[in-house]
Amino acid sequence: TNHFTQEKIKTLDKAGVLHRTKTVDKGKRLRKKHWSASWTVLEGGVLTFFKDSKASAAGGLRQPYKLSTPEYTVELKGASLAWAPKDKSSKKHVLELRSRDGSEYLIQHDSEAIISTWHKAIAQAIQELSAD
Ligand code: I3S
Repeated sequence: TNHFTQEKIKTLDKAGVLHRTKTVDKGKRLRKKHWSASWTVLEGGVLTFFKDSKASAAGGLRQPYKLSTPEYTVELKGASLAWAPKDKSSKKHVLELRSRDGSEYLIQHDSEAIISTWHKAIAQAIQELSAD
């Protein structure tokens, strides 16, 4: 790891509310999708989906979000990200994230601009981590 990369991935890259659902848990496909709006934080090579979007969103980008309960924590090292194929969801602008442990998540926002910035930020984090 070079110092520059370490410094870069330490910073909070991005936070906001996204729709997400887990579809595969460590290789096991889940029977049902449960979409929910979730406060989502990309920081230090980890993507964290919190349980309650309202409570955690109230904390903004500062300390308090760390006090709320993460529902899913996704290590981005070795993960892959792509636009989800149409058969994965009828929703528009859906990203599919696969973690190295074989879990899969769908991530969605109605705004193409917003989902595109998440796409770039997550893809960049994955790429930076692959250099380690
Ligand atoms: O893969 P599916 O079954 O089309 O996913 C839909 C279901 O999870 C559905 O829940 P109910 O079966 O309780 O209605 C959700 O409401 C839908 O949003 C899911 O489909 P989309 O295409 O929105 O991912």
